[in-house]
Amino acid sequence: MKHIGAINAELIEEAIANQEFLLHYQPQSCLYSGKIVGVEALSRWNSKTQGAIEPSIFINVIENSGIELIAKFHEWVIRTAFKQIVKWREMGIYIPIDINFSTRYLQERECLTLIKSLLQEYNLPPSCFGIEVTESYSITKMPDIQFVLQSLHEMGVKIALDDFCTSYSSLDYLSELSATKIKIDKRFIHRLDAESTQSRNSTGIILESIIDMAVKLGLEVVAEGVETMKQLEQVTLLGFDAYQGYLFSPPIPWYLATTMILNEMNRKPNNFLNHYSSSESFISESFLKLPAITSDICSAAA
Ligand code: G
Ligand code: MN
Repeated sequence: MKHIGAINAELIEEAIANQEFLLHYQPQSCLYSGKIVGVEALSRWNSKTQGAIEPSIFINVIENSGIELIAKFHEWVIRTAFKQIVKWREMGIYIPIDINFSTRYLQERECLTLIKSLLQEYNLPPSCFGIEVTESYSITKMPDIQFVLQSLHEMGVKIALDDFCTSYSSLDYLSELSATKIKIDKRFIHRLDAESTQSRNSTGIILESIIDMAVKLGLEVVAEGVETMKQLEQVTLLGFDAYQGYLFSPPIPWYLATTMILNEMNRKPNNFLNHYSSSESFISESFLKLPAITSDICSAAA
């Protein structure tokens, strides 16, 4: 992915209006059933003038541009994910989409109003999606985001703590943040490559105790960034509930995610063109320009 001209708030606003952003979906696979149990929505920007722009770059600009743009971008992400959920429901697919939220946005009560009104507009139940909040930022902003998180939780929205194990990693914060799911950070998962079958190394021991506590607390534990068979073997042995990562699938455009899900349901992916809106190009440019997956590191969405 390249980065030529200056990326600023104005350019991003224009890009939202010009439909240059799109969501890709990364499936999560259940380690008991082998089935896809959820997808994480990740935003991508295919700029008309600059090509594909790395998410970490535009997310950073959005985060530092003030609440107006943060809110506008979140609205675009939620709306796009909700439209996808509607499309999938029409096809008999009931897989929740997890959306990354910025802690800054969760400090705004308007965030709740928007979610409620969009659920109503698309006639969707709150359980159709989940939100992911980054562990480190959410803990420093805890008092400010607690109200929104608790209200979302009471509505039935699932809350996940993302990038777990990179900072405080205290399970005590989970209840304060109304989280019911933890996603163990990829950097931690990658260390499992060095794990030996005879004895656990420190990463294995830490994960073992986190999972033990998580199970007792009734939390779901997801492994992020699983890239090798060795990591998959270890997360299975450690008792993770689900995993996501390049080994299973990179983040992919909606129609590829749909094909994967339908295939798993033993249904032919032959009839979903009706669900396709004419404003979208089928083989989207972003697909043609999908980055080599290895260059797509740490580029979290908002
Ligand atoms: O912080 P968060 O978990 O939301 O980050 C998601 C980012 O991680 C996305 O940009 C996604 O493309 C990337 N990603 C997804 N799977 C893998 C993987 O297996 N390995 C690595 N290195 N990155 C991944
Ligand atoms: Mn995430």
